[in-house]
Amino acid sequence: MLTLYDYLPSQNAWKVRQLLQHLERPYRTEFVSIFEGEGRIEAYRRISPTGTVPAIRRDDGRVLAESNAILTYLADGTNYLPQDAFSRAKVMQWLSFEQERVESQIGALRHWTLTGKLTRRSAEMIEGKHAASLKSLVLLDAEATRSFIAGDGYTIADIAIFAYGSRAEEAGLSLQPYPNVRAWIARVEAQPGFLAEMHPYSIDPHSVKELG
Ligand SMILES: N[C@@H](CCC(=O)N[C@@H](CS)C(=O)NCC(=O)O)C(=O)O
Repeated sequence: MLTLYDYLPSQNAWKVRQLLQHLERPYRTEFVSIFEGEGRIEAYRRISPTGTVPAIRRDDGRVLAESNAILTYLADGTNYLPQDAFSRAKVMQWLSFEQERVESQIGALRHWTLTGKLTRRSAEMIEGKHAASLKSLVLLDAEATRSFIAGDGYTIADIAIFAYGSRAEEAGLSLQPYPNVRAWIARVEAQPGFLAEMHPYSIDPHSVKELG
């Protein structure tokens, strides 16, 4: 059975949990306490070179890290990832957008906000993340006039962007100015098998620590 290396408050890991739920694919979980340094131990680095979650292990022992790589692998041959080369590349386009402009901007600001780290960051750093996050939301709002991010169908691009995009308000970024983003969020939430369960950082007393 597939193993998911997980940390419950991780929205990167939520992406994988969400897809596995859509696919109704059974899996077992191994928790990695990232703020206690479990991601840094050598044995885990052999699974995830950057020490991050999520990662997966197949029955044959092969391992894979990076949320969007995992989504791409698991979605292959399903409706969540188109087969034709162009549509597939469109999904990849939005997965790249997600990593550069959603996860590392909105996601990072949300992490700092929810774990009390804003006070340990310079005003310049916070302002940089804030400005980049707003730019991403403006871009998303212009794109979210379609049914789904990569086209007419719901794909792993929606799952990936939803993970942190839908949580922007937890980073202090109001979604009120972005009606198309809000309507897209509602369309994603209406998908059969939507995984509403997300976990706050507050369940982990160690999340106030800096990542090593
Ligand atoms: N680009 C990676 C980012 C993964 C990531 O940063 N995961 C966080 C949890 S949301 C983590 O494990 N952080 C631990 C660390 O950076 O050491 C992905 O999409 O999987």
